[in-house]
Parts: sequence; structure tokens; C-alpha cells
Amino acid sequence: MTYEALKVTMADRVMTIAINRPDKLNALNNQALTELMGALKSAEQDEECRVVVLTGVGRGFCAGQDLKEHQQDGGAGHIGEHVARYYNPLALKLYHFPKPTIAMVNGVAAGAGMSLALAADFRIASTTARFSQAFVKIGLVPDSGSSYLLPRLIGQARALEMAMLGDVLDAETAYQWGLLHRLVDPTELQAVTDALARRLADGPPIALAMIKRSLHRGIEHSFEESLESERGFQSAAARTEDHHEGIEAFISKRAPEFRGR
Ligand code: LHQ
Repeated sequence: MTYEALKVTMADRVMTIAINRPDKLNALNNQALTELMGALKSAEQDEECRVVVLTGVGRGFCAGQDLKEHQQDGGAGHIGEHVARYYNPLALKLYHFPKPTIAMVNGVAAGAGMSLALAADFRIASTTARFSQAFVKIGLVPDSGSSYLLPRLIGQARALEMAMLGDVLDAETAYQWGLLHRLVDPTELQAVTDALARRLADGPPIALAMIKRSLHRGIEHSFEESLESERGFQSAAARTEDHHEGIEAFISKRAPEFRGR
């Protein structure tokens, strides 16, 4: 697949999807939205791909919806349709993605661009990153999963403040608030992301996919339901070759080689 609004690369079992509209801080037009979905689907199907890194080219991560294109398309009248067509499927795809995902936040993440970062499993940001629930500034409300994900990550009080004021949060505060897994110097962003991606790529793929589903359920379900759900996942995990490989590697004091079987 060829991309115009993205740069997609594959190395060491890691697919990097970089939104490539740097002049617009990687704001999402219809083309970028369509390509993002296509790239995620191909990462899902590609057996060689074990991890996905989402990032932006240039000084921005993603400034959310391309407001100029949306205005030209006469967007205000059918925002609901636009969200249903592009953003909700994208947020669902990313949140439920069956392989580990990392948002490598190189710069500003605003509006739906911030929502995408929230839907990833990991957020590694450079000190140049900034975060804004920009929706309110244009008279809109959080979408693409922010109303669900943000309070769960930073708590209701801080989420309400971000959503109702739309202020730009600096990376240091975002880190202190628990929004980020790592905060690094811009010069170290790629290397720190690569190291985490490699660790995840070496992990047991089937167990990793189930861990994600299990923790998602844990947030949504009761304790009793979670125990039952854990039991089911554990039984399935125990039937994988990777589990046996993990045990054998432990006993023979060597690193395991997980194959996703
Ligand atoms: C942009 C954008 C942008 C176009 C920067 N669009 N060009 C869903 C469904 C349907 C409709 C509506 O929305 C949604 C969900 C959403 O995502 S709503 C939220 C949309 N995003 C925003 O409201 C953020 C708008 N951008 C900003 O507030 C600022 O640009 C931030 C705070 C992100 C960065 O500020 P600065 O670092 O000062 O950069 P800048 O403002 O100078 O932007 C650089 C360029 O990027 C500039 O172009 P220019 O030609 O003047 O150099 C901006 O116009 C362009 N740009 N965001 N969303």
C-alpha cells in the first residue's frame, strides 16, 4: 500500500506509522484518516508485525481534525456522520488493537490527536510534547474516546479541567499526572521508544493481546466478572506453545523465544 499522508516503515518487527502533514502539525484530513485505518489494518494482518508505533513527522504529533478541510467540506452540518465514519472506527481499532501500541509523542497532541495518543497502550513523550483537549476552544466536546480514556488515566478532576478549559498542558505536568509512561529528552525519544518496542516485540504475542483485553475488562467489569474473565484468558494462555517455551527457558536459565503460537 502506498501512502501520501503517512510514512509507514517496518523494522525489527515494529511498524512505525507517522502522520506526515508537518505543515499542519499533522492535522487529520480525510486522506490521513483513511490511510491511518488502512495502515492499522495492514499492521494487524501482517504476521511479521509485533508492535505498532504511532507518531508524527516534524514538530507536531497530531493537531486533531484538519479544521480548514472540514470547514471547506461544510463539515459543521454533519460532524456526527464524520465522527461515525472516521473517528469512532479508528479509536476502536486502536484501543482494541491486538498487538502492543506505543504513541511516540514528539510534539503537540490536540483534540482527536490527543485522543489517539490516549488510545495507545504506551505513551512515550519528549519534553517538547504538549497536550490539549482543544475541542472546547471551538465549541465542541471531547471525542474519539477522550471522555472515556482521559478520566481513567488522570482522574475525573484533572480530566474535567482539561476538557472544560482546553488549556495546553506541558509534558512535565502530563508526566506527573500519570498520562505518560516515559518523559525523555527529544534526542532520546527514538532510542527509548525503540528499546520499549523491541522488548514488546520479544514478548509472547498471544499473552500480550489477552493481557490487554483482560485489563480493559478489568476497568469495565466487577471483581467477580474480572476473576472469571482472568480464568478464561489464563486457560487459553496456558495452552500456547509460548507458555511452554517460557517455562522451559526459565528452567534452563535462558531467554525465551516466543513465536506467537
Ligand atoms: C492546523 C490545525 C488543525 C488545520 C494546526 N487544522 N490546521 C472531529 C470531527 C469533526 C470536526 C471537528 O473535530 C473533530 C475532532 C477534533 O480534533 S476537534 C479539535 C481540532 N484541533 C484543534 O482545535 C487544534 C487547533 N490547533 C491549535 O490549537 C494549535 O495549532 C496548537 C495548540 C495545536 C499548536 O499551536 P502552535 O504550536 O502555536 O502552532 P500553530 O497554531 O501556529 O500551527 C502551525 C500550523 O498548523 C498553522 O498553519 P499556518 O499555515 O498558519 O502556519 C496552523 O493553522 C496549522 N494547524 N492545527 N487542527
